[in-house]
Amino acid sequence: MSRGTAVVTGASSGIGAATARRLAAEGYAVVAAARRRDRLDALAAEVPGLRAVTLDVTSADSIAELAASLDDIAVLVNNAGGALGVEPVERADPADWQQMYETNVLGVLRVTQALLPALERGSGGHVVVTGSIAGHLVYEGGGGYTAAKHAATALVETLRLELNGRPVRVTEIAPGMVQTEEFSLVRLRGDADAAAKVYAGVPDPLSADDVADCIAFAVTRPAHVNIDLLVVKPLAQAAPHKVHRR
Ligand code: 8X3
Repeated sequence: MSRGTAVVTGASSGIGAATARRLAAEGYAVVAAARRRDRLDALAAEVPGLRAVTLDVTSADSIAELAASLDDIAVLVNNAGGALGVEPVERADPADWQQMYETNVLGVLRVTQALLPALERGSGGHVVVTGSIAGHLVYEGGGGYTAAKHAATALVETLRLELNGRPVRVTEIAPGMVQTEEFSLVRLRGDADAAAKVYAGVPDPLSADDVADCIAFAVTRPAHVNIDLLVVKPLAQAAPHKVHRR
């Protein structure tokens, strides 16, 4: 059974790639979108029926090209984003904050605006945003990322209010510690040792598949059921800064 088309941004690795695989397994025709074409092609070779589309969520032209290639779609997973740096507010580089706002907030805004007509064309659509516990809490060294993710949460909450009465569901999935190939590596500017320390001794951080599972749950509920917010953390993490380590 085809459930319709699902577009996943940031699909070249981590939560995005896991979500693309999982939604394909759930019966969606998946459009996997990201900047890195080689990775998308590898994903397309592995997942039957998956369509790879090169997308830069900071470029209106790139997004317009994606929108023009779509008829009606059932699901949009705004997953592209990430963290950059762990400096305290006192020493943070505004350029890093700007980049995080561009991808985590304005990227969601641009892609959602462009694809809303396609989400409404069929029998109803679903906008999912990969948020974070950083959209609901703050912690030292997380200023730029928590500010961006709080803004993404505000966008999601506002969008749900504004779309009330129209057939589009709006969901935020807010994960805590997820061990992926790239999230901490990018945040720590390529320092592999520092990135490994983030997860050191933590019995079982979440995997990208765990988050994809939450996204699949939210989108496969009946059309009248809207999961507003799903916060998910590993058992070992009670709060961003309260993590049990062996
Ligand atoms: C990632 C979760 O705890 O690093 O979105 O902010 S955290």
